Amino acid sequence: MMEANMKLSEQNSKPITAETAPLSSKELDALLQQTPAWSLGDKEIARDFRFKDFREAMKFVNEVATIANEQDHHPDIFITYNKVRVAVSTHKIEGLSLNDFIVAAKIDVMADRKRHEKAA
Ligand code: H2B
Repeated sequence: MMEANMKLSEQNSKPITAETAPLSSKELDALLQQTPAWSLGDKEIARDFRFKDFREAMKFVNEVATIANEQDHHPDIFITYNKVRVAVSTHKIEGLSLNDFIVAAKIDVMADRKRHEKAA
């Protein structure tokens, strides 16, 4: 069951087993509404980020890695100079779980924070 009243970014990823039921399409819709910058792909959600240069892209990637290690849930990360594509899926169920959306929401919060730091 989802913790419907708790912000995704404030939840923590939980261990998944092969028996974990895949998300229903209703659950998927609700979760995608909370992560509108992410697009639903074939059994994954993904978001593209763009930075000033490679250095900034790598700083971001390192923060994604920190989130991934803290959550024990690791996105695929594709780096092309100043562009980073982050794709999240749950290997054990070969599809999407709540963990993917929790990690996506935490990345959103981190990326927003970085943008505001820059603007300040
Ligand atoms: N990351 C992702 N994206 N999917 C997983 O199923 C997954 C993971 N499983 N990171 C984790 C690690 C699992 O292998 C460990 C043992 O918890």
